[in-house]
This record gives sequence, structure tokens and C-alpha cells, in this order.
Amino acid sequence: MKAALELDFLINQNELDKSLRDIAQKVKDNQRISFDEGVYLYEHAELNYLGIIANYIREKKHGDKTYFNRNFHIEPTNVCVYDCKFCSYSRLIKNKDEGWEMQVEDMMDAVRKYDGIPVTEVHITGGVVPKQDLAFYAEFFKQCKAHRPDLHIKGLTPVEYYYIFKKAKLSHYEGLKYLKEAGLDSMPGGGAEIFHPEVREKIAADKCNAEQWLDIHTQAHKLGMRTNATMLYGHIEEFWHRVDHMERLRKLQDETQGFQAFIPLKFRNKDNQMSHVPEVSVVEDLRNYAVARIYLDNFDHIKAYWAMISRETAQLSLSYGVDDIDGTIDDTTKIYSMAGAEEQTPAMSTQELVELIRKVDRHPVERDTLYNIVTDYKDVEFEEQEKASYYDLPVINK
Ligand code: V47
Ligand code: SF4
Repeated sequence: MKAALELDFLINQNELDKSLRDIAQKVKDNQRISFDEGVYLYEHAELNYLGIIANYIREKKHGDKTYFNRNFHIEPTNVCVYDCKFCSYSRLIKNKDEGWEMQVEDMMDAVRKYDGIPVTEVHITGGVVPKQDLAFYAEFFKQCKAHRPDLHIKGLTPVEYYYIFKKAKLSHYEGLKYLKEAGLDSMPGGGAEIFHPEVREKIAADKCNAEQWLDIHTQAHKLGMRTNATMLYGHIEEFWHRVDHMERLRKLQDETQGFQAFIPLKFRNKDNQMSHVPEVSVVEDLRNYAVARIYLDNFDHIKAYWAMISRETAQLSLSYGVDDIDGTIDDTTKIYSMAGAEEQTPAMSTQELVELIRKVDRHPVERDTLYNIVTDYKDVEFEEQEKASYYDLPVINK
């Protein structure tokens, strides 16, 4: 296998720094790298080196398979009691006039729009407001499941849950159990930002802290729910903060095995209180995906959220450890377009996703939220007229 030959080439490269050769050898021997080695990679490893190692791991786990799903988002409100400095999306409670706050009926209208359309997941996240409380979400989850039992509800993050459960005077376990019984299936990875208090207190001081975020995921895993984890990188954090963040996730994953995907989220700087902080380069994005793939040996999937990093970078990321590019989205999220992402109306058809993946020689697989295979596109050809709509995409040539 080409990826293994490339890894051997690194290990035998006498000109290469000894520590980097040792890390490559560890990966070949299936050994976990340490905290210090994680920091060393960020500080000293070049993109080509990281790509070879991360791609070796990616291909060992998944071969060329690259996953996506058919999903849409509901953002129940863009008003928020919190004041994260990087957020371009929320309108503080005091500026409420510029915001929206959905009722259960509005959310059901958003679900009904997909009647007869083979989406498999609704991803729900947004701001935090007092009215959208435990009863509100329990009612929506129940109605949503009654209307469409096959639709997987990937809903809310510890940021919302911490606030909601505190208000309802329930423990994290009790609150999640109640909402699971109402229809909640799993949790997306948001709200993690950077766990270390040195950074968190500067960028997201007033919402749940690292311990609370991790505990809510622990309780979800205990209830048999699968969850994702994110990391907001490329702002004021140092490399060791990123490794500290991944270390905490790796430790919890050893205990619960409840995480499915790790999703690095690139800080975008448009129209927020951190607009003076420059964004990192695409090279740094790729290095970060690769280090994540190497460090998080117990995570099955590394996801690149195409709506945030652009289609081209999503394609490139598939050679740097990424095996999942999220889903169709159908222009149902504003979080990234408002923060300056290239995709102002993020939506891709299944055909477009398949072609995007094929153009970089990978094998597209539609999955459901739990990574059960919905359609393996290895040998599926689209009709000529269907192809016409995606051939002119700005994609990287093979
Ligand atoms: O927690 C907010 C981030 C997250 C900015 O689990 C920003 O499948 C960059 O978690 N620049 C919410 N990022 C989105 C999220 C997510 C997205 C896709 C898939 C999944 C999943 C989860 O968005 C927030 C925050 O970290 N965010 N503002 C910004 N200016
Ligand atoms: Fe609120 Fe989330 Fe924005 Fe923070 S990132 S202000 S919690 S909507």
C-alpha cells in the first residue's frame, strides 16, 4: 500500500529530525503519541511530513472511503444570553430586535419542508434564550419524532443543556434522559471552543466550562448516545492549548468510546469582537487536521466541515487525515456565512458531494448519523443530465 511505503520512507530518512522519525515509527507500531509529541508536531513538523502520517492512519482506518450525509439544520434562535467574543451570529438579549426566536410550530414547519425528501438528520443548534427551555425542546423532539420517526435528531450542545438543566433543577443525566425519551438521538460537537481556562476565559467566559462540557458528553455516552467534539482553533490559543484540548477528549474517549467524530473549526473573523485577530492559512488548517488525526488515535472520524473551510480545502483535507466532510446542509445554517466563510448559501446536492470527493480520487459513501452506510457510491453513475449541474464546480483537478 502506497501510504505504508511513504511512512517507511519517512522512518528511514536520515536527514529528518530524529524526534519526527521516532513519531513516525510510533505510528507504524500502533503506539499512541504523547502530549509533548503533539506539541512537537505543531511546532516542528512540515505539512508534507504530517500529511504522510495522517494519510497512513486515515487509509488504515477507512481506505479511500469518504463519508457525507443528507442533513439540514434548524437554528431555533440567534439571540443569546452569552457573549462569546468570536461569535458573529448571536444578537445579545439587549439587541433582541435584530434576532429571531422560533416557536415549536416554526421548527415543525422547517421539518415538514423535507417531507418526501430522503434527508436522514436534522442538526439543531443556535443561541440560548430563557423561553427555549426543557419543556420547549421536549415538545419539539416529541412532535418531530411523531411526524418523522426516521429522522435522526442531533440536537443542541452542552452550552444549551447546561443552561436548560440548571433552570429545570435537573442533573445532566436526568435532563438528558428526559430529552432522550422525548426523541433526542445524539449531540453535535459545538460549544467546546478551547477547553483550557487561560483561553476560554478570554473568548467564552460566561458559558459552560470545560468540565461541564465534558460531563454532559459523559452523561450522554452513559445513556448510549453518540456525540461529536469540536475545537475552535486559529485565534489567540497557542499550540499546547490545542493539544490540551485533544488530550481531554482522548482521555474521555478512552473511558466511554462515545465520540464519533472530531471536527476542527477554523476561527473566522468577520463581524465579531475578535475581528482584529487574523485568520490562519490553509496550510495551518491542513496541518491541524493532520495533527488531530495523529493525536486522536481513539476517534474513528475526523470531519472537515466544508461549509466553513470551502469546498477546495475540504477536498485537500482528505489527504491530511480527514474522512468525513459533513452533509448537504441545504443552506439552513447562518453561523459560518455570518462569520465570513466563503459559502454564503451553503448547500450541495448528493451528486455534487459525490463528484467533489471523486475528483480527488476518494470513494464517496453516504452515511447516516451513526455511520451506517446508506449508499456506497463506489460504482454508482449518475445520469448525464444530472451530471451537468455539477461539472462546472471550482474543484481541484486530480
Ligand atoms: O460552538 C461560532 C463555532 C460552533 C465562529 O457536530 C465559529 O457535526 C468559527 O459545532 N468562526 C457550532 N467558528 C457549530 C458546530 C458544528 C458544525 C458542524 C458540524 C457539527 C457536528 C458541529 O461554531 C460553535 C463555535 O465553536 N463558531 N462562531 C466563528 N466566528
Ligand atoms: Fe451564544 Fe453560541 Fe454565539 Fe456563544 S457561540 S454567543 S453561546 S450563540
